[in-house]
Amino acid sequence: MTYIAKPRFNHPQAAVNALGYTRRYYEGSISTLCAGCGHDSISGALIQAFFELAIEPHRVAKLSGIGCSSKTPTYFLGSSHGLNSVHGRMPSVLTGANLANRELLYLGVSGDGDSASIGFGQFAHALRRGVNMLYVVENNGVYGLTKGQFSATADTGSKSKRGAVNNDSAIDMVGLALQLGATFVARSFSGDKEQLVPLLKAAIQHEGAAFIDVISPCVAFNNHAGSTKSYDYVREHNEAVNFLDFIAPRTEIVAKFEAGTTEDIEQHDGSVIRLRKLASDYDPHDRIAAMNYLQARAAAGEVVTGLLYLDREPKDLHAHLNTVRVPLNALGEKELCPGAAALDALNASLR
Ligand SMILES: Cc1ncc(C[n+]2csc(CCOP(=O)(O)OP(=O)(O)O)c2C)c(N)n1
Ligand code: SF4
Ligand SMILES: [Mg+2]
Repeated sequence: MTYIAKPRFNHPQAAVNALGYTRRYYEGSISTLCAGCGHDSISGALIQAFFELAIEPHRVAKLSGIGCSSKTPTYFLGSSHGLNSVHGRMPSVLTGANLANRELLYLGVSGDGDSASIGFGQFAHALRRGVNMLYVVENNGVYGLTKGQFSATADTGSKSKRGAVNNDSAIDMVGLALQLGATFVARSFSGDKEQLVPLLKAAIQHEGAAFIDVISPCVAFNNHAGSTKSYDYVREHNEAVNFLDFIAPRTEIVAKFEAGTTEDIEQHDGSVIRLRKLASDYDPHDRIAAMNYLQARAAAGEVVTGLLYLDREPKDLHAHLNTVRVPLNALGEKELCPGAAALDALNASLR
């Protein structure tokens, strides 16, 4: 369906941003994801964030790995630079692009399988090096694209669609991001755009390694008997689902919270995510306190969301390496090849 062009018609009174662009200008191709997939909501939130920030799409480079989540850059910012790389390798491709040209805004989109399994090392090194980027993990606890195997973020004791129990320990992406030195760390939920859009906007504008773990339900493989959103239940109540099979036209999970409260949200498989909004006295500038808080709340079965940590004076990889400001493709032959004397001097300095 990505080959189907979206209608170009714009309502004459559609809102425009500071650049005079409508929201449509920030959209991409028509999504091929399952109806109701949380990943589509995240795409919508990213569109909203870039629209509201009035960023020229050609200033953005979107990179991803492999997975349903990694497909999503096709569905937003259709005029931006983009590369759908290899499974788990988005971080190193993004790092290389960033080193070659620091003038673009880098957006890495990945999945829990892409980043917490095959790309685990890549994820870790991009964050510890302080690559200036927004790294979004669309976290559904399964390998959606390969039909719903447990991913490494699946909680101990959680059940697969077929009722198998996951006995492995879960990898907590935000806990790792904090430990690895990311300078902006947040967690959100795809059904809560009111929370997610401002977090995305802040992270896009952050000049360092920004990481957001977005809990994003998989409607196709996060179901089980007894859920009011399971296949069986919907088949009994909705003919259209029989026709569409597993791409059931479900609505997004929408959640609203008061600051400092918790709320249980039933996922499509009937399991419950307990979300906790940050209390108003939470200090997002204390990395160690944030790590302790997250661990304690996780042990109590809660998923903490919001801005978890912010370094107000971040340094990025270019600052660490003292690189040139000019994009490499704008350097002349003289700078790129300074001659034998410069090479001799460099070699001598390393002896
Ligand atoms: C090297 C390699 N190994 C395995 C695969 C098969 N594969 C494709 S996507 C995927 C997992 C995707 O899971 P996730 O990143 O969580 O994305 P989701 O589909 O859940 O959004 C796997 C194992 C692959 N494409 N390449
Ligand atoms: S399989 Fe799951 S993750 Fe993939 S598009 Fe469908 S609902 Fe989304
Ligand atoms: Mg996944």
